[in-house]
Amino acid sequence: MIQLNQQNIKDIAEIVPCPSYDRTQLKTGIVHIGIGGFHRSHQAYYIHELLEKFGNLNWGICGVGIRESDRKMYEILKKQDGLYTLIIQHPNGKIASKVIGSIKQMLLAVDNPQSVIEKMAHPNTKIISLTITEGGYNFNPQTGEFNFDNAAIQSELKAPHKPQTVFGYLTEALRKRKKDGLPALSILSCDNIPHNGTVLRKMLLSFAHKQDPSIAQWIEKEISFPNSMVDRITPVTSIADRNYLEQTFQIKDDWPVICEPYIQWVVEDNFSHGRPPLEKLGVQFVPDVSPYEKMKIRLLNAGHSVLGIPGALHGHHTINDCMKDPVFSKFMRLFMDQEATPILDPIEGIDLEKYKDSLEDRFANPNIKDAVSRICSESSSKLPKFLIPTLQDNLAKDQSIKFASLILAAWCYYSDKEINEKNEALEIIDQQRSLLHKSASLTTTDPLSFIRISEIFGNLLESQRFKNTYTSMIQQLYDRKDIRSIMREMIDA
Ligand code: CS2
Repeated sequence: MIQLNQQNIKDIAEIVPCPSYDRTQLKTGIVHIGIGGFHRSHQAYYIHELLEKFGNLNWGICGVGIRESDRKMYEILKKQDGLYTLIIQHPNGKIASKVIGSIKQMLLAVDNPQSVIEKMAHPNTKIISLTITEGGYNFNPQTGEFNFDNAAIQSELKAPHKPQTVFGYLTEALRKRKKDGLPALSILSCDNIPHNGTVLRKMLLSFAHKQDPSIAQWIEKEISFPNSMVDRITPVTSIADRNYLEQTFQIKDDWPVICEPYIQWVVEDNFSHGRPPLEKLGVQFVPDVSPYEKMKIRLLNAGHSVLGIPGALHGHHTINDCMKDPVFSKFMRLFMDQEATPILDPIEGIDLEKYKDSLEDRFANPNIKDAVSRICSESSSKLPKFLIPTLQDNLAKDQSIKFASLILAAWCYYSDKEINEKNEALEIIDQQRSLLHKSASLTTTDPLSFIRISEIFGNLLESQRFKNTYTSMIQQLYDRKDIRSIMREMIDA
C-alpha cells in the first residue's frame, strides 16, 4: 500500500495521473474557506487542470477551515501534503481517477487564527473564495438582513482582533490589507445561493459597518464580489470509495472525492485584482449570472429536494434509487415542467428541455449513489432558496403549486415522525432539527403549525389557496396514506 503524499508521488504517478507541475513553485493566489468535497471536485479541480495544462503557477490554493469540525480534513490534507484523489464516476461504469495538486496547504483557524489572517492579507492573494453552505451567510431569509443575534458575531464585534466567523476573519484580514497598503482583492462565493456574491457583499458590509465603518467604506469601494453559479454533483465519500483506491491501486488516500463527469461554472467577470484564465477550461465568464443561477437552483437543486425528501420518507436511500422508481422520476419531471420552468426566463443559448433531460440523466447515474440524507441535510436553509420562491412565484401568478406543496407536507411529516415508512430512523442533519420537529409535531392539532416557522416559509400562510392545498396533503399523510401513492395519484391526474 502506498500512502498518498508528495514524497510518494513518483510511484503513484505510475498508477494514476498525478500533478506534473512543480508544486514547490506554486504560489498561493487563492485562499479558500470551506474545504469540503464540493470545493475539491470543482474549483480545486479546475485550478489543477489550469496548472496542468497551462502551468500558471500563481494560482495555487490555500484551504482554510474555520470550524473545529474542519480538523479531520486539516489533518488528512496535512498528512497528504494537500493531495487527494478525485474519482470521476461515469454512468457507463468508466472510472477516471486522478490526483489533484492545486491545494498547496490548509490552515485551521481555531488552531492558528493569525496564520489565516496573514494568508488572506498576503500580497500574493488575489481571491478569497468560499463554500460555506447555504446556511453560512448568516441572514434572516425572511428579511434578507444580517443576523446580529448570533453569539459568535456579537463577540467578534467587541473583539475585532479575535475573529470567529467568516465575517470576522474577512474583516480583520481586509483591515490588515488596507493598513499594509496592499491592493484590494475579490471575494468569490461558490455556494448555491441566488446572487451569492451580492448577498455576501451585503452581509459582510453589515458586519463591517457595525465593527469599523472605515473598513466598511474601503470594502464597498475596493472589493469585488463576483456572483457565480457552480455545479458538479459530489456525494459524500464512503468507505467503499476509499476501499476502491486501496483494492484497485493499492493507494491509501484517507479522504478521496467522488463526483460525476459533468462540471459547470458560470462567473460574473468582475474581479478587483485579476483572476485565473479559467475560460481556457470552459468556465463561462459573463456580465450577468442571474439567469444561470436561477435555472440551476430552481431546477437542479430543487429537483434534488423534490426527490430526496419524499424519497427518504418512502425508504429510498439514494437519488439514483429515486430515479429508478418511475413514480418519483415522473413526479420530479412534472414539478420541473409545470412549476419550475414557467417561472424561468429564457436564457440565450440554453434549451431548457435539454437541460432538464440532462439533469434526469445526471440524477440517474448509478455510480454516484448520492445519499438522500445528503440532499435532505440542512433543508431548513436550502428550501427557502431552492423551492419556496418557486411556490411563491406560482402563487402570485395563479399557476400550479401542488408538486412543491406536497414536498413541504412530506417534509413536515418527515420532521415530525423522524422515521421512514419502513420504520427505519431517518438520518436528519439540520441545524434547525429540533425547531422543525417541535413545529411539525403540533400538526395533528394545528395542520398549519409547521408552516408557521416564518423564517423558513415566509408569507405562505397569507395564501388561502396554499393553505387548502397543503392541508389536504397533510391530511392524507396523517391518515397514513403512503407518500408514493399520493405521488402516483398526482402524476396520473
Ligand atoms: C444538492 C447540491 O445539497 C444539495 O441539496 O442539490 O449539493 C448539488 O448536488 C450541487 O449543487 C450540484 O452542483
